Amino acid sequence: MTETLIEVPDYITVRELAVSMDVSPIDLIKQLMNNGIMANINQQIDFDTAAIVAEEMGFEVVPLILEPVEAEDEVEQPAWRRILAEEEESDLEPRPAVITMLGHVDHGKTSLLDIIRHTNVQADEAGGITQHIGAYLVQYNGQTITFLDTPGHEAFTAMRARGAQATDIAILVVAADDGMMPQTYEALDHAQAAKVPIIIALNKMDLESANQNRVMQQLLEAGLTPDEWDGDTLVIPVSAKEQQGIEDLLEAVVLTAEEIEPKANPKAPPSGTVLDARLEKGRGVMTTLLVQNGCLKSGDTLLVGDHYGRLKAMYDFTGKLIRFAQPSDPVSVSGLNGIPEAGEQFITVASEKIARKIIDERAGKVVQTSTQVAPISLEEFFSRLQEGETQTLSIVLKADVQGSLEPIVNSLEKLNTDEVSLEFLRAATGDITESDINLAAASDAVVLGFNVDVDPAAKVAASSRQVEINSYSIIYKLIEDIEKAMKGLLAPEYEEIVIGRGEVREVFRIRGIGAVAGSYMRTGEARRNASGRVIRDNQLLHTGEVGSLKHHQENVREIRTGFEFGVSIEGWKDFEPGDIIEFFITQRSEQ
Ligand SMILES: Nc1nc2c(ncn2[C@@H]2O[C@H](COP(=O)(O)OP(=O)(O)OP(=O)(O)O)[C@@H](O)[C@H]2O)c(=O)[nH]1
Ligand SMILES: [Mg+2]
Repeated sequence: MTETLIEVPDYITVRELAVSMDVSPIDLIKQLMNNGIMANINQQIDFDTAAIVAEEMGFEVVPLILEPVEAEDEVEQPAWRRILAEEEESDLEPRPAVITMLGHVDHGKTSLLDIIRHTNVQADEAGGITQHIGAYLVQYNGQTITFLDTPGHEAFTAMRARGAQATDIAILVVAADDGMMPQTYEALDHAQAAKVPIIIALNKMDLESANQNRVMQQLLEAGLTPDEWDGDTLVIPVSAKEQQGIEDLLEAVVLTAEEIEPKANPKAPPSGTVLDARLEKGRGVMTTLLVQNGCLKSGDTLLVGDHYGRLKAMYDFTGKLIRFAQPSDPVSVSGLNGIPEAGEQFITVASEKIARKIIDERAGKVVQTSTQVAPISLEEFFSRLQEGETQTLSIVLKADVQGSLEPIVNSLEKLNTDEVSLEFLRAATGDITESDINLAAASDAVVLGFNVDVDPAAKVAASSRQVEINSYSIIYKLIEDIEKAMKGLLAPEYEEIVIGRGEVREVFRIRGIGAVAGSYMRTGEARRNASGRVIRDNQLLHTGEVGSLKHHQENVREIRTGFEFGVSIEGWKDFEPGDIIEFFITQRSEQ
């Protein structure tokens, strides 16, 4: 029986169907004629029609389901792993393992790392909160290990995700007194998504309130069985304060690294990940990179997203000027012509001219992806609210003096309702800085400024990260705008623009899609993201979004005048030949 089973797509030409049944096209055309269908060899028939004639000719027909092509793996695998996977085994040489410290705020990531590298960074940090990914090389028992620090504050989700994506092994730092906290779980999710081994550093064991058993129970519930309970998750009790257990932790790192044997091809074209980038006075854009394949030399031309530049200076993690960096080396470089996004992949190209050419060629694509992830604006807030996407408007507020900050915060807090609440990620005095923009970008917040300036680095960051800065000099105007955003009064006005008209010629019923109008584009164009009005004898019958738009079997984004196409309109199944479909898009009206 299996020889007679054929798979048929939504639409198929007579020729293709004949080939798949291994019968002569003439016989097939005759069979179609018996059913009252006049079709030539190149004409398309829909699934139902194909199924009827094929079954009459002794075949069993099933719909052809196009499997998505392993999309999941493609997305999850970071670019550097794909690059390494393509290297010849014989070109690969061992490289230091990259270890990332992850965990909830204040659980001791930076303190542990300080002990590990015998310095004291933690004391220098503003407010003790790690803002950027710190990156260090550490020697232990003759082995070199690369450590990346990440911040634990909830606003820095993106940095934790990038840290986990760039690493070979994650150390999840859990304070033994607090136990698993929201960002511990979140960091765990990132590490698991990146499919890297996880070592638990159970910190602050010196505290009387430390409760190892409780944390191990929480780990178990999160799906990590501690080694002490016969599982394979190494749980290492440590105290950064008393410098206890650090050797054990490093032993665990070395053991795990030996298992995964990190490798790279030092002779390959250099590539890796951007850990951090910022504008520095007098030095321009400084970018922290993790070299993951090949060796980076000063003078190389870097290409990162839509930024590029010849490396002017390269520094190692201690700040020493170097000319050469190997796989797993973290370095800071100057020379890029803009601030790249942390987490972006860098490559090197032969010249700046080639870099520009590559950027130009893919410009269209880049614009599209960046508009999809555009952070929130006050105007958009309400529409997202209506879509059920958000109930909290996150705010970064900067004001000139404490005397204006307090009344603004107080008045804004009064606006909280059961449906919508305001959350202050930061409410402080001083100009709007790059750090305010980064905070807003990471957590989809709006930036409000009252009588303050926006410093130049913040302007660059705001435009590259598409963060909206709203500046005010009158308090009630600021309050009023937020109130309007919460009630939707700032929602922009939209107008409809007709983009084309098509005429329905034939109607098909297709499983899974419903009614498809085989149509002819008379004027203008149809687009996949447009809406359509079904018009019969000058009467409007229905308005709905375009469901599917096909040219032959292919899904397409647009159809131009003079072409035949198939279209479905959401919520409508009663097309008739002669119906007119008027396609329109909705766009913001000019004020
Ligand atoms: N008692 C005790 N306190 C510790 C220990 N380790 C860190 N701390 C304290 O915990 C606080 C936070 O430590 P950090 O190392 O800055 O924590 P972190 O995880 O890097 O914090 P973020 O970078 O802000 O997420 C500091 O006050 C440390 O002194 C420890 O083992 N025992
Ligand atoms: Mg820290």
